[in-house]
Amino acid sequence: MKNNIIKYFLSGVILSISSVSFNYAQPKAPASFGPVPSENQMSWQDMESYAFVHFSLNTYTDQSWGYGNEDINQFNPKELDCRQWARICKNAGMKGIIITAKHHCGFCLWPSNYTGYSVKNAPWKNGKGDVVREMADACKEYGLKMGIYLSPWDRNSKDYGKPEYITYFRNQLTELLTNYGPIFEVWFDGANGGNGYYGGANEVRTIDRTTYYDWKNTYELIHKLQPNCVIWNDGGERGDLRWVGTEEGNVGETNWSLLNSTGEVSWNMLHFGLETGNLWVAAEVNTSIRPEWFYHPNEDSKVKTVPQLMDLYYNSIGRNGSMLLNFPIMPNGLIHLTDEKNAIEFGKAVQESFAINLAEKAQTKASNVRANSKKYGADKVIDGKKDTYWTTDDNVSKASLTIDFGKPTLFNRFLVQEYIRLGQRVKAFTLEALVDGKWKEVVKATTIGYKRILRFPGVKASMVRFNITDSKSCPVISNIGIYSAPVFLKAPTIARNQTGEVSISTDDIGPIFYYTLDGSEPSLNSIKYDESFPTKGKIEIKAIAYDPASGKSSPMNLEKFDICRKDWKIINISDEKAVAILDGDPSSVWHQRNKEMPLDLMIDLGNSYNICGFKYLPDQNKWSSGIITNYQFYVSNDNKEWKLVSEGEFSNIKNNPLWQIKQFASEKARFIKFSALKNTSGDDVAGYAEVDIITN
Ligand code: FUL
Repeated sequence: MKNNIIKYFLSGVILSISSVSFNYAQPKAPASFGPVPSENQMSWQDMESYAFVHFSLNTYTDQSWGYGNEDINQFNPKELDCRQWARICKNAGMKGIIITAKHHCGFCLWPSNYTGYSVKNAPWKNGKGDVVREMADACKEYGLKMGIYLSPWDRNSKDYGKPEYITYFRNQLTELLTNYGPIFEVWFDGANGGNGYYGGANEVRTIDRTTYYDWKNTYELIHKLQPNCVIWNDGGERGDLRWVGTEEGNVGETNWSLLNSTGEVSWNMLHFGLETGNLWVAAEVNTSIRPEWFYHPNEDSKVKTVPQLMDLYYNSIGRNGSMLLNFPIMPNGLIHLTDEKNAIEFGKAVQESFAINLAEKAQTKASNVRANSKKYGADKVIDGKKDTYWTTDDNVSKASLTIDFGKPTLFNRFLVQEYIRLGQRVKAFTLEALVDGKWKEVVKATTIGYKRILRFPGVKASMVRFNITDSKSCPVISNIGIYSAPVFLKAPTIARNQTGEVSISTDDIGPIFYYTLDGSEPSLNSIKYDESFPTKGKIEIKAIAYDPASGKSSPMNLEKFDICRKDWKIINISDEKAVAILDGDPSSVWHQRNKEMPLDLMIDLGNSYNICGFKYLPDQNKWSSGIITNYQFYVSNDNKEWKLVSEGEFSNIKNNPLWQIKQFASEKARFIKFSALKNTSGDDVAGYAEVDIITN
């Protein structure tokens, strides 16, 4: 007994001594600050880059949004190969694929038990096919995760707008979340243009986005069926991830992974997050490798090039967001070769850019280390481990970390990561470099979050200093990388004004341009561009930029221009500024707002042409009104009798304000009338950046 007492006493002493020394060597980690990500959000954030594939009946009808009555007999992708999609995404460094299982037209890529409007009634594989299954198998084979896009808006369903539709929607969701293995993300598009086929009703059905779908119960269903899945939702109930307010491929430079759990979400909140938000809702940057989401043959020369994709990378992953890059699938069921080539080269460019971390072997030193503990030392930012970090004492909101290369070192990228499991904290920081014995500011920025990457012209320095100048609570930094990344020249911009004068330009500094007019590939032996030059009639221009300093060339840009607009006259508008509509400059815009809709724009082309289509570029400033959504297009030979040749909607124009191209059976005419029936803001304004025609 006595022995036992002594034993307990001694072990107590030993325990308390060791716990004293333990405390001394390993002070308490900082407490978390504000909202923190869930485990699901953490695994999603680690993926960084993943793909979208857009494939549906739109692929066969050349539309952006199907109306819901498209003939399913068109769906017959003879060479469909989801393994090709998976291989490309894998080689481009992506970690998953989200498939448009059902887009707004309501057509299902899987044989749903709840509708006939699906692959089971299409000629493809005699109705025995299932694209979602083939994609699930391909993802598994290539080690990719799979996600599901299921459009809440369904222009085919007779029940859309009624309570019954919610049951239908949940039944479909249940099929998708039960039968195809693990799903990493579900994507609920907020789009709803109102009108649709709706089982033959052909009417407008509007719903209250905040209440109609009863998201709360749908989320419960998702959590039950797929506990590890994150939810992207652009309406009503807050999901795990947020849209960033644009489909152009960027999120704000300041980007908080926070929103409030309730209340309206403004565009600013989507784009920049909300510093004071009470819920972790991280940013997902979605964009397409082509201007549009679905495949359109006229975009074959508009595939994003490596420099454009690198911009996307820096403006999404480099700004505390994830990158969701879309591949439109062609009618044959494959990704186009150009998209494949550019995506894979892009993957290589990313690898090459971040292959060697110049900070890895450097000496690190911090102005403050939490309780002077080794566990939280400056070297933790270069140890390559995700779960270690440099942090300071609790009351510190300004701190510096110096990285000593030991010799002058050239670099042009700075990467930094917060340990976000403890919250997003840093509000502002700078980077300085010791150049020729003097500290010089290289770059200044705001938030960090999961990952921030800054680009700047090359600097040669022996030391750099990372200064946190403001932080919500003591900073917690898990990783720093310094790189010397290759620089990629952008393809030049080619513009033609109303008189037919062509100019070639770029925002890169230094390059010269070479171009061709005969369809051949431009090279250094082609025509050298010195100044703008006159052109007549239809032309096709291919141009490259070339940087003599590095000896590097840009990817090629191809622009096709139809007839010259020299003789065109706007006949129903007296305002001289209306010429902005024809000047070939997408940034100059003219608005008419003096009457009620419909608002007409009438043009005398000066001569008769065989007109088989028209093009409309809306105001590129998303804040301005006058973005036309519904139109009619007429032609005439005498400016008296008009023939309606095209009418309809510009489907996704609000989120993606691209050139809208409409084609129709050819008509010989000298006058055109473009009538605006409705705009995105529901008022009486029609705005035009450019209007053009297509002739044959
Ligand atoms: C948008 C949709 O309307 C587009 O068609 C596309 O699916 C894109 C990803 O989201 O809002």
